[in-house]
Amino acid sequence: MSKIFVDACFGKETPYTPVWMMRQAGRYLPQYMEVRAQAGDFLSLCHDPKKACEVTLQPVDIVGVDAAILFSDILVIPDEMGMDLEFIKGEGPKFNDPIKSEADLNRLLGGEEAASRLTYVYDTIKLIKEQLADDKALIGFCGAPWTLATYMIEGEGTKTYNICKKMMYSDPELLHKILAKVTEVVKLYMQKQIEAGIDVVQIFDSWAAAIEPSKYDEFSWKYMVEIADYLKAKYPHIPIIMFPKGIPAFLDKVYGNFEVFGVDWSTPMALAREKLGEKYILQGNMEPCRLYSKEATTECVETLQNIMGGKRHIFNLGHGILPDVPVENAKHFIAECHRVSKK
Ligand code: 1CP
Repeated sequence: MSKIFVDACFGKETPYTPVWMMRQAGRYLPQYMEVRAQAGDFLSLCHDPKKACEVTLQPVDIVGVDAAILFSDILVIPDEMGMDLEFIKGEGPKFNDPIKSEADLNRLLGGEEAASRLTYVYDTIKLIKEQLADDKALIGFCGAPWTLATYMIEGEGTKTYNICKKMMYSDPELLHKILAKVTEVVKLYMQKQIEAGIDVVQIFDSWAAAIEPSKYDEFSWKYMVEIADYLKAKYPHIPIIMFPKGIPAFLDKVYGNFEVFGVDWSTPMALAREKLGEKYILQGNMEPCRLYSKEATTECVETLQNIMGGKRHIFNLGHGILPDVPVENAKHFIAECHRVSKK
């Protein structure tokens, strides 16, 4: 059976414009909180294919999205390269042994050695595929090498990125070595996700905006394109979504062999359409906080529909859904996307 979501990624006619939400499998759902409580900590949930499968499928059943996104985290990569990842309650991810030198980098596992340790992710994908309806797509994902490197170098989330930017300007060779090693692992990781059954790839560059526009290609985009080229050569039928968050100044320079460009909420959709709409399908881009109001949600969905004309578009939020959004409002968003775009 053809999947509306995959057809839309390739620009084919679909009966309506498909929709999913970033962070749709998460803390705004009471059913997620229940499974999360049984699992204990967040990483244990990622390591348990049965439970990870269950929370992946929840938003498909509860809010009616057209695609499921694998439940995992971008940081399982550095964890399996040998860094010691912890999720500290109320604080977020932490690595106690950030990379400070080439010797630190050389201690980490690379390529196949690291990618083959992520069996719990591939097992989760296989379980999901057994249970997901044939007309729904499963999105697999990874972090862009730059976004992963920010955590590996800083040791945690950061507001200033001063440690990795110090490396960018004072020891760019070391930063490139880190990015290249992560890129090799990510290529094989995504290849294994595809072999396990995902229908779509999304690459998240959540911290793209930390890089000045003139350096963005050198330190991030070209590595994302390298991953896309590697996957496209082997799996042309698997669409790739690139989501670099917050880089309107780079829109003119976007290039690469992929199908969908994810537009974040700070970039006007009309601008993205003008710059990229002929080359790529555009995904996005409602401000996630509009979900607090049904009226504000409807207004935005209608505006997006007017701008895109129901063509070459996938509805989504312009970043992740927040934990205190009422489930009813999330359902309203999905229903409105389907209503306004129905042919
Ligand atoms: O206790 C919990 O439930 C922890 C919250 C949480 C969740 C639900 C984290 C911790 N990760 C996730 C799952 C997750 N992460 C998914 C799958 C679920 C879905 O999308 O429905 C995905 C795709 C991610 C990806 C991810 N993790 C990104 C990229 C996307 C984005 O939102 O920008 C990033 C940057 C992370 C790192 C991360 N994971 C979790 C936290 C608290 C953070 C740090 C964010 C920060 O530094 O601000």
